[in-house]
Amino acid sequence: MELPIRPTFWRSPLRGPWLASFLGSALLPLIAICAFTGFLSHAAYDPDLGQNAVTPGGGLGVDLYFFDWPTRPAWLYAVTQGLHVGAGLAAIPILLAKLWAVIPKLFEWPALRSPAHALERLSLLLLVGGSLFVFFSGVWNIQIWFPYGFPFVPAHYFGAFAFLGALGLHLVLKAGVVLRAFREAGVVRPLRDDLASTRPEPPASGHTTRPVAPSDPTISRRGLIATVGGASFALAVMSAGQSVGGPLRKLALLAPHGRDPGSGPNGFQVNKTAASVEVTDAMTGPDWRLTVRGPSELSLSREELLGLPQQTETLTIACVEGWSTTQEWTGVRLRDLAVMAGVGEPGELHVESLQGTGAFRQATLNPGQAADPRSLLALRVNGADLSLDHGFPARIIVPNLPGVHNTKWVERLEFA
Ligand SMILES: Nc1nc2c(c(=O)[nH]1)N[C@H]1C(S)=C(S)[C@@H](COP(=O)(O)O)O[C@H]1N2
Ligand SMILES: [Mo]
Repeated sequence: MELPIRPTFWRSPLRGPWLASFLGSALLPLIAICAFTGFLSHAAYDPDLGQNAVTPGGGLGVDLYFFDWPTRPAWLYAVTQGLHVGAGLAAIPILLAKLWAVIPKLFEWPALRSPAHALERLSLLLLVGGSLFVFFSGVWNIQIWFPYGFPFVPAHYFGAFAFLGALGLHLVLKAGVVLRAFREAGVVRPLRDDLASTRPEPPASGHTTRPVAPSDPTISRRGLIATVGGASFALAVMSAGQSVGGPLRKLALLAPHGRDPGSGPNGFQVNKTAASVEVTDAMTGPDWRLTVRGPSELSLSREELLGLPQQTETLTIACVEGWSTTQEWTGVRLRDLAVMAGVGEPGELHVESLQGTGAFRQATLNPGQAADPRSLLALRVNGADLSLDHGFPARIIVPNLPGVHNTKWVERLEFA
């Protein structure tokens, strides 16, 4: 039996520096979008505030942002996070094709030829492992499936640093190969060949991806690229459906967890149901009271809250998982509650849910978020009382806030 460490084992005539360069170049813009929007999302969590930190100490100790996450434009996080998840999903078929194109490299033998060769191989291990880890941990997360025993956010965050570092080194090492492949074969010229005229790439010294004993082609290069591109495009459309909504939402097969949110005023996406975090009707019944703390402390029933001036705003919930939904919310301005608690200009606002178990039971808003006149403690949505799943008796709704910080089943507000 032939072993994969023998160069004659790998026979596809499609493999070679051009194919690797073309797929790698297609992948780069998608990775750039994921990286940029990923670090923006980290900033949007405002990890410096209260218990918001998703990684111990905020990040790597050095957080890559220097600003408070704004409340304008209200749709910004829906767009950046929709792009993050969409570009990440679209990258997966291209990533797999790229790995297929260079797989003979993984089986190079002898495995370590020189210190430089050893270093290159170590960086490839980080690159391949890192890329597979960040992309697939992202997919598992949007499926709310956690097969591994560590928390997703720090793992995805630190994994991204390892992956991007290895990628930077890879780009430096491979820039020459890419330029030469495109100069010699043309950037898109190999896509003109049909199956009959598909030939192996010309031999290039030092390249282990081009087969030494190529077999006959069974698909043309453009056939391969069209298949991979088609899969990538289909994933992008499916993921766009969960942000754009309307009939497109039906296409979002990978996303809103296949759950039907029902119809009526409360008929929109639910992330965590009340039942899943053990919030019951009894906990949110007539005995429920909201505590508001500032220089003075208040305790308010839902009736009393409904008796205060009500404000209606059309605002978006944008989940880190990429889906978003825009609804019409009615409730009391956080700013008005601050004044009632004796706070002039709101500083940070710490919010706690009555939810006893699970994550996301508290969040801290920055001063701009607490002071924005559109920021609400919502009591109603689309003209009806909030349903229990959407946070009855009261929930936070703040423009451009990551969905996860829009705390449901609020029982305590503390103005700093
Ligand atoms: N108390 C509490 N609030 C919460 C959550 C939660 O699990 N518990 N989930 C958050 C997340 S991740 C999102 S995206 C939004 C979703 O709001 P919705 O279920 O009303 O659509 O609620 C947020 N508020
Ligand atoms: Mo979320």
